[in-house]
Amino acid sequence: MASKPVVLSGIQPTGTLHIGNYFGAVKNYVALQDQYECFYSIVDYHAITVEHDPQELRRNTIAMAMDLLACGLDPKKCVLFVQSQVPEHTELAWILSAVTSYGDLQRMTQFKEKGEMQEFVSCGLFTYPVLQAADILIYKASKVPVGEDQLQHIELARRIARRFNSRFGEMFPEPEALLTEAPRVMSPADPTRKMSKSLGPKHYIALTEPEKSIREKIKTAVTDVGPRPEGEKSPGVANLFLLLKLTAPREIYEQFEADYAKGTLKYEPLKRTVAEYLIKTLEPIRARRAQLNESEVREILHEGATRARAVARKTLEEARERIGVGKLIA
Ligand code: AQP
Repeated sequence: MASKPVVLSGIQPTGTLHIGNYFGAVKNYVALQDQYECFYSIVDYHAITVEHDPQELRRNTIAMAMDLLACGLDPKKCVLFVQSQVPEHTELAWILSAVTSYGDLQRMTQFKEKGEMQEFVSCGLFTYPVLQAADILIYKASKVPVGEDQLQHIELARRIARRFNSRFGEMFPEPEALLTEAPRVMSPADPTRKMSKSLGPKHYIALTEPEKSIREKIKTAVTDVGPRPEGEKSPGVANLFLLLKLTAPREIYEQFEADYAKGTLKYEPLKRTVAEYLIKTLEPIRARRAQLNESEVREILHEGATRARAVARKTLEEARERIGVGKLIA
């Protein structure tokens, strides 16, 4: 029997999960577990490419595992692990850096954006997409569930795989990005920018955010940003409609769309309804999160790393052989 296609995705332990991460990527992680062989990695080595606090990173790594399990990842159906526990990723990244174009890395918009926010721009931030390619290719993954902001990195991973294959023989599949129906959730405070933690707390809604704060952020969400072409929603209104579509029953969503089309839409009831259904959607996640036990989560991660490592080791051995740095003694 043919084995199932492999899925890999990584998420940085840089703090709490927000609804952009959830609707843009993690919801897909959960859905894919039933059909594919899934590897989900908490990518702590990516998180050290900008200034960080070691204690906080340690705490955030476990907290991220808890958030993901609360969202519905099931360790019986997927492999959940911490990237640094599978050091083969970093060795493969070095090998892949030899088939990565410097010019390609210079074109990465995330590097430019994140680099501008840093006082000290690390070399790791620049080569980050090579490690990301290794994260994917070490499992020979063909599908990568991500948000839209990651498409350029996935395209680069495809180019890296292609260059390796053409120089050393077919070995890696070219991975394909999988998007959800919400590939880019915007910031409520500035809907022209993607929801993101690094912009500050006004710009994201955490999965575990208190109800009062969710209501406040939705209530104060920016709606009008000057004149728009006829029939086109402003980015803030479009974002509220997206959240409504993701969380509310279809007839409620359609009613608001109809009001918008007639020109009778009022923002106050729209915002109130969005907040209501968002809170309802997050409620079971919050409840599962509260049930989780930290030492069980550590066990799950340990077990996950053991399973991931068995696969990663084989791929790394094969790559070493192909490039001519194999065993010295047969
Ligand atoms: N706003 C978003 N809409 C849809 N998807 C999103 N993702 C991130 N933001 C949005 C997707 O979530 C996954 C995990 O992303 P990450 O680990 O790279 O987290 P992040 O991008 O670091 O999250 P933040 O909040 O945006 O952090 P900062 O501000 O530190 O960069 C990815 O699949 C990503 O596409």
